[in-house]
This record gives sequence, C-alpha cells and structure tokens, in this order.
Amino acid sequence: MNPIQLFDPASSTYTYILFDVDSREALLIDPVDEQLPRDLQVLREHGLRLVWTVETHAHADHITSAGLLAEHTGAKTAAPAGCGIGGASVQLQHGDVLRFGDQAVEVLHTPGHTAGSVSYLWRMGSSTGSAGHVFTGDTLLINGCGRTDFQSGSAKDLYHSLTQVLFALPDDTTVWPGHDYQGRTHSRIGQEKASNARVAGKTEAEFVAIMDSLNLPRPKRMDEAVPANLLSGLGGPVRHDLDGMLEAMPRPATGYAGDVSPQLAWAWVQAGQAVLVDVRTDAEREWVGFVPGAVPVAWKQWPGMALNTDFDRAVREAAGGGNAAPARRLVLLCRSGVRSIAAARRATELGLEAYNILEGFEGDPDGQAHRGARGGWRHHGLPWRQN
Ligand SMILES: N[C@@H](CCC(=O)N[C@@H](CS)C(=O)NCC(=O)O)C(=O)O
Ligand SMILES: [Fe+2]
Repeated sequence: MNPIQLFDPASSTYTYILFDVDSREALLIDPVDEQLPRDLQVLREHGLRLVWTVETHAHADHITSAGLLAEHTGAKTAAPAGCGIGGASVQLQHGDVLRFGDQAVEVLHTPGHTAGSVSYLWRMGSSTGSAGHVFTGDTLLINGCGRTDFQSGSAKDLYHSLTQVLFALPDDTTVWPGHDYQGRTHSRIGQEKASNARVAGKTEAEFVAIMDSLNLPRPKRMDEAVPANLLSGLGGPVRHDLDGMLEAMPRPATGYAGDVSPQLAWAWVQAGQAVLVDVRTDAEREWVGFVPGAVPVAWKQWPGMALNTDFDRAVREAAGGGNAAPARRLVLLCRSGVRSIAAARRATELGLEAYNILEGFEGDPDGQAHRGARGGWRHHGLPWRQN
C-alpha cells in the first residue's frame, strides 16, 4: 500500500497521507500552509478521517498547516521532541509508535539536518511482500541529503543517521523524501546506499568536508517560517494566521458573494461546486497563460462605458441554469484580482452567485500585478498552461 504523495511547488515540499484501507483512519506528514484546502479536499475525496498530523522537523522554508489542519479535522498534532515545537500536542521520542486503524508508524530519531529531525517508518506486514516505507524528511533526499548549516545541524550526526539508522533498513524499503528539487518522487534504501552522491562510499570525514563546502543560500522564508513552525503554524506572523483561514473559507465582500483564495476556488471547481470564469482578454491569456477548463468571458467594462451586453450574456451562459436547473456558482479570475471584483459585482446584479478570486492569475498579495510576483494562481501551483 503506497502513501498518497502531494507536492507544494513553491517550496518543492512533499506532503504524505498514509491511511488504513478498512478503517479509513489516516496520518499526514509535513503539511504546508498554502495547501490546506487541497489537503482537506484529498481527505474528503478518499473518505479519510485524519487522526494524526506529524512533522519531520521544524521547517525553515515553508510554514506548516498542522495547527489549522488539526482544527479542521480533529486530528492530533505530533512533533519530534527535540524540535522545540511547543504547539504540538504530542512530543515524539525515538521508538514511539503512532497508530491509525490497524497501521503503525515508528519514530526514528535521525538528527543532522536539525538536531531534532526524525524519520517515520511504516512497516508493511510480511504477507504484503513489501519491506515498507520510510519518510525521511530532509535527512535523506534522493541522491542527496538535507543541509546541516543551520538550526543545530551537524554533518557528523547526519552521517551517523544516514549510515547507521536509515541504511540499516532493508534495501527494498521505499524512501519518500521531504523535498525534491528535480521532480523525482521516491527511491529505495538500497539505491541510496549504493549511489547517493553525498554519502555512498564516503568516510565520515569526506562527508563532513562535502557538507561544509556546500555554501547554499539561506531559505528565503526562513525568518518567518521557523518561529511560526515552532507554534505549529498558529500564532506566527499575523498575515499567515489570517491567510490560513482565508484560504479555507470565503471572506465576506460588498456587492458580491465573497472573496476566495485561488486554492479554495480550484477546490470548488474540481469538486464541481463552481465554474471558473476567466475575465482576462484573449491577448492576456495568450501572453501569460491559460487555466484549463476556465470559461473565457473578457471583462471590458469600465466607468462611462455603455453596458456590455456580451459579458452579461456570456456569464449567464457560463452559470447555466434555467428550466428548473439552478445556476451554478461562479468564481472569477483576472490578472491581479481587481477587474474580477467589478465582474463579480456585475454578475451579482444579474442574480448570479459570484466570488472574486484573490490575487488573480499573477498578482501579489499587495495588489500589484507584475510577472513573476509572489501570489496569484501561478504562485500557488494551481494548474495552467502556456497555450
Ligand atoms: N531555495 C530554498 C531552500 C532550499 C533548501 O535550503 N532546502 C533545505 C531543506 S529545508 C535543504 O536541506 N536542501 C538541501 C540541498 O539543497 O542540498 C528556499 O529558499 O526555500
Ligand atoms: Fe528542512
């Protein structure tokens, strides 16, 4: 039985959902704040009841959604005792076992990337013919390993964790890393033991020399991420606390149904609960990118301009309805999150249930539209294509 593997493109982080087929109880490893609506959706789609949300370490590159996920699902939070994550309700020690349904996951203390880092071992029964799965966080990455230059990292400790703890597992144990920056998904213990570029065939001194000479740039979000993660993502910088809530539910607005995060809009569209209407012009879409399945209805109405009956007709058609069928809810997307407000107001005047998607396709949270900005549909890793 494989875990469900989910990816956050902004931080290249893998989140895993492990579940027990019969009881539908689940355990989730390393949730990412921006992906809370996605994770809730996946749990719903699979009919799972989350009983644990756990961390492999206090992350430096993204903020966890563990606190919010626990609030939404009733799951318990657990974190490695050596990580200082005081917000977690259970502090894990080496050898502790977490249970969900008939399944069990064992905690392996694997320090080095951070002093408290752990890996989680999900053993399979011998009858399954699988040696099991190990979730290595940033201790062991595919053909690499976590850096050791901050957060009480230690190359010596990491060498020991890799060679004595993880490489002691059966060769056919599947390795599920905390990140991959090149699109690889999983590996095997035997493969990493034989060919991992940083550690295979290296002495401790050679490994330490490699780690000391990496000279990696600091993670961009480190200063906000670490303090927030020590509180399970709750009570960190206010913006993130609010964002987490905003992402999972609509925010009331004047003149239309509400503002929604790009993630929530996409979750609704996928669940068939809303139609996505793209109000950018054809030229803009061709220039910056299309959203698959979106209905194009350009908003070309500005103050002083005569009412645009094309928009009215097209948006009514997108919502459908009539002949006793109710019109469908609309989520409106533009480039930076400004025009979609005007369009949502007009759709509301037409009697439709219309929401504005915050930050647009490429706007940033401060409302500035420029290519490559943080924020927007693309930044959150939602689907789009160039043409
Ligand atoms: N560029 C990324 C940081 C990447 C990074 O430093 N990742 C850490 C894991 S939190 C690592 O150990 N990387 C190992 C490596 O790149 O070899 C960011 O700004 O967030
Ligand atoms: Fe990390």
